Amino acid sequence: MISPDAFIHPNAIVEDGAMIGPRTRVWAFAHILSGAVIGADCNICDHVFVENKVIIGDRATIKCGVQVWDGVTIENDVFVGPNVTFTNDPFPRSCQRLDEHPQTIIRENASIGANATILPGLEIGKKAMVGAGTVVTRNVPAMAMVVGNPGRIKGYVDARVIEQPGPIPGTTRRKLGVRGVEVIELPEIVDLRGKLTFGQAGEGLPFMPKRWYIIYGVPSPEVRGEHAHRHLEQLLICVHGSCDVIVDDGTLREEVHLSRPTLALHLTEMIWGIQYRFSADAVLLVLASETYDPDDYIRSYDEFLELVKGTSR
Ligand code: T46
Repeated sequence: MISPDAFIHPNAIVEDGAMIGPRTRVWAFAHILSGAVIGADCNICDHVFVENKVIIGDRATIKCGVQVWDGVTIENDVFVGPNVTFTNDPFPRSCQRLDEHPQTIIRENASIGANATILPGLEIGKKAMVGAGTVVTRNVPAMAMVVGNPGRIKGYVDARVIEQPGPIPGTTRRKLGVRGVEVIELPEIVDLRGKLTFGQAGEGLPFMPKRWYIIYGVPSPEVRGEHAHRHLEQLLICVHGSCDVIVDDGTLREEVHLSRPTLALHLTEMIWGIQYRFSADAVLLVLASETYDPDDYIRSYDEFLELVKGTSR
């Protein structure tokens, strides 16, 4: 059913049965097939083709020349730039149709830049930003910025970069805006034999570790973490090379560059953490307050947001 409040350009084709929500505008030469469901306040621009098994939420913008094939779901407030190409068959052959198509889902508030190509069956997370011309070959986590071919994560939207003042004498602890996260400057003892840094209880070691692990040999485009811990506290020290860490308490996101062994990042429980931009020589030492427990991990960002909702700062 077409809402009486929708605008359908006289040169658009909306086939019987298609659902078009109130105030949605469908512009010239767009073609919407009968099974498609399109919400309210959308803008479906010229030359857009929408197949049957397609759901488009509210307030989505689909710019000119986009084809939205069977199996694609576009949630509320998504921007799809001009000539973005969706795909729904990983091995297409002429005259051979799939019975079931891989499901592609573009989560709320995500944006896809002009001319990007989205391979079949992928999820683009909430608020993610796909750069113009990117070829997306893997799922994109919430808020990630992805560019290139193949698409790689280059950053995260809304992450405030924390500037480090450089080595400071003695041990100092500096709280960040993200709840429960602090940067600890460790002492550096320099003599003719080289350098030494340390932490001890009460000074540079905020908890008694029961475990350590080391992350190294990370290929530079790769991203690690993308999870939170229910109870675990951790201290991250990049003892060689460098990497960037995103910390997120569900309200605020900050990014810390770890590039020397005299800088430690202390994460308490319920902080979403991401580690990326590893240099080829990066060695990340992590001290953990508990032994390894897979049940302590929260791996869904939506679940994390639900759990921290209403947490006081
Ligand atoms: C974190 C970031 C900074 C173990 O068996 N024991 C361990 O102590 C750890 C840490 C991992 N593992 C196994 C579990 C997985 O099969 O090692 C594999 C890779 O672990 P994961 O995918 O969790 O790695 P990262 O880099 O994504 O995350 C790790 C820590 O797990 C996590 O707690 O905060 O580093």
